[in-house]
Amino acid sequence: PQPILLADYTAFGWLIDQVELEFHLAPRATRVLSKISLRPNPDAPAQDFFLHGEELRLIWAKINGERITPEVSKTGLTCAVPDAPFVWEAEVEIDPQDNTALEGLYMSRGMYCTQCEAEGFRKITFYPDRPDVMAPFKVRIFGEDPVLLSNGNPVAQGEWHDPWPKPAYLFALVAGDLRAVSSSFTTASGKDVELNIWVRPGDEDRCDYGLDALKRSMKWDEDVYGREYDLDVFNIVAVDDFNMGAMENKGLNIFNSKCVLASPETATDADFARIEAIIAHEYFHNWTGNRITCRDWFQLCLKEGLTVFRDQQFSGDMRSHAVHRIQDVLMLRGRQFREDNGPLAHPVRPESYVEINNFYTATVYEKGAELIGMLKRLVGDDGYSQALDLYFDRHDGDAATIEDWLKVFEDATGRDLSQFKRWYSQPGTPRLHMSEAFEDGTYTLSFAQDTPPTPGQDVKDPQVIPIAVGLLGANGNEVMPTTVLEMTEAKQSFSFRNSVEGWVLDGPAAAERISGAAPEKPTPSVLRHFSAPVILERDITPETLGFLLSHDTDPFNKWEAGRALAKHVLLTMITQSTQPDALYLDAMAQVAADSALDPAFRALALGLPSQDDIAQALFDSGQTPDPQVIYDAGQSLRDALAAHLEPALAPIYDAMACPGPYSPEAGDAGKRALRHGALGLLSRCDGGARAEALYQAADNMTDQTGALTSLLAIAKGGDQVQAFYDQWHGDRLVLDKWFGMQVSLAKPDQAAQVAHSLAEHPDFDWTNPNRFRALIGGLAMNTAGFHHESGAGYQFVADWLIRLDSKNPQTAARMSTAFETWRRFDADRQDMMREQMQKIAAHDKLSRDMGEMITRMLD
Ligand code: HT7
Ligand code: ZN
Repeated sequence: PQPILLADYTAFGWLIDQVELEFHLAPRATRVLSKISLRPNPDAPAQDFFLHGEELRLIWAKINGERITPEVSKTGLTCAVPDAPFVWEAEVEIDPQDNTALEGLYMSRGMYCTQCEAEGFRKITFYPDRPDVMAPFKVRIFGEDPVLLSNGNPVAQGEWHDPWPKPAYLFALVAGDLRAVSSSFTTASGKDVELNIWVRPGDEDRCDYGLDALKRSMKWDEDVYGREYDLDVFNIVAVDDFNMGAMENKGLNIFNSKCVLASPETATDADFARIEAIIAHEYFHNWTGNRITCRDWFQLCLKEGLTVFRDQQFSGDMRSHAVHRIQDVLMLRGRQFREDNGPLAHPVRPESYVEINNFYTATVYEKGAELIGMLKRLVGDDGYSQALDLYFDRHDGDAATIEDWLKVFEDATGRDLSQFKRWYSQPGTPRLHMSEAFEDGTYTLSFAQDTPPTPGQDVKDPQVIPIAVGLLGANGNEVMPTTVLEMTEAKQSFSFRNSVEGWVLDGPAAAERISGAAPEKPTPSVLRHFSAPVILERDITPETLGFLLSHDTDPFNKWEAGRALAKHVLLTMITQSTQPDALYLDAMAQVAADSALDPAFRALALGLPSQDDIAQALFDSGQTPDPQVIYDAGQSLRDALAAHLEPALAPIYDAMACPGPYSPEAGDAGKRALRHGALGLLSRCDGGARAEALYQAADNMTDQTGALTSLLAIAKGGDQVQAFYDQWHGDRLVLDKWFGMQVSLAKPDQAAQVAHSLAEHPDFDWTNPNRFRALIGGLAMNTAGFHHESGAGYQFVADWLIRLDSKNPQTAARMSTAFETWRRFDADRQDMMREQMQKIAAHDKLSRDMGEMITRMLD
């Protein structure tokens, strides 16, 4: 298939004043009538009239009331149209029951629902299905279900008017036997908004947290961004079969049940936190995505990067900024760095695609969010607020571009952002090499930036890198607070001197130098708060890392020092077959026992780098990672940590118990995180006795899965696995956990076998994306199991991807990224993975989605 190019953008030749849709629902034969008022777009080049349409049976079409016979192809239709305003009408028939791709109108366990982003609306009716065509919609739904929902405000049963012009990708319809859990919100200007979460009967007791998160999101967007909600009602629907997390359709958000339904008994702390973030994310899209949308899909980061940044700010405000920043960076490194350093690397704003669904990536979302964070750091908080106000004023109702976005920052702050724009077009993770010098009382930090070649782009120009730096004195006190250095050159040095105000960045404005005794060399804390999405390379001793772990005032860098130390220890164990370093073990004992630190922070500090992280680090240093060796080193280090920390662990485990009823709020969740971290280590000493007791006593899902995880990690827990199934086999969301835990925690040599037998289980409904991800994704996440030398993991995943690809290409293609790191490994593993990818590419129903992914990975 021909790629679509950013450079080829042209505006649609017509503007749409109104869309009227009528749905006559039937599972195998839904009729959709459309009436669209169009007029020539004076700003568009001359073109043939083309409407997208796929898998539609055209019954009839009319222009200005006259029957016509358009030319229909697999992708759409063309016909002659008047050179004046006209009305297009059509009736089509579609088959929601047969729609297993879950794009367009489909059925999920008897319920009708839609997913139109990115290009699903063309499977509902003929339409210019592109985000720059915005129009108000009126919808009438006829069907037997008691609940008939669409976008906008309700007008009558099954009738909805959405006054806000929107692109077709934000259209939604839901029909089913649903129950609402309701509340209301009064906006800052006094407007009452009805809030509903619609669920299947029986799920009503899992909506309270989502509703509360929604109200907090609405308030936060008013307080922090000055954005109010703009309809009379905000509906959320929980759907069991869904390709992603959730969708921000105007006034009718549709959620994967997993991302909205929660009760203490069925959802973990992590689930609650994720639900809060996703509810916020989809709600925030109302302004950043819906009121201001994207001109074309190349601009996806315009709405996604910004909305992720906003949901990260929100979660930080609701919980802990430090803990959230660490978690966001863990995610960025785990998913985006992996992508940016492999065959699927692409710019935050891609320049070509074959299938746009393949570009809803960590790069567009997470790196996109990092770019907003860097912009904010560069222009300051006030500059950021002014730029955002200008963005909303200037572009409300627009389908905008990254150029528009950067221009509001330039106009609001007077800065030239032309160099910053490279972040949007240059893929790859910059390496930031740092060295230090200390001479005549002047301390100098020198940096060199270098971004490795990425597919199709060998040479990179220097980018603007905000480097947040603080300096610590020998006694551990901070002698220079965080200062943002702006690196713009390939190589650049920054000098600091000791002044009457302490250490300051040298320059004309710097305070006067202190005369007298020469100062001591300070210790730098660099890239505080992870101020740029780069890999920092520097020579640093374990002792200095230990010093930073003890003294750094920046919580991110404090954690980062511990993480770097752990990485150093693991790499040394792997490459030099050494025993775990005592310095690291002592440092961890101190952190674990430091009750002045937030328990959630301590839990994160005790965690080890992922096996994937270590594999990438080995590969970067020119070595071939062996997944089994990495796994074994992790196990030894955990054993050593458990033995070294044992005296402290039981008191921590006891002290972190949360008395009283379960609460998902951050304080208790942090205590449980530390408690379960301690339990994981303790189980290595007590053979799982405490974990068994916790499992027995657990009255919430966090404790239940925490205990079971600790047992599975030491290859125990058979009885608990059975008990878990007996208790939860009727609950789809909880049963996903049961599948996922067993396979992701299986020993490397057993993982594929465990996955095989679970795939035979009667509850393995592979057509449900959540269940498929739990099992097949669970194996892919079990790094050493997936990469086991037998190749059984590769084969299992490939076989299932082939099977899924013919039913649900979007989810299958996303999961093919299990193979994206294939070039890191030894020749045997590379051969086996290549063979499996070639097998996928050769299957007889290969989708465009999967075809593009495999081509990019193999190229
Ligand atoms: N904007 C949405 C992205 C999306 C999606 C969601 C569900 C199913 C298929 C989808 N394709 C694209 C979700 C978001 O970023 O908020
Ligand atoms: Zn989004």
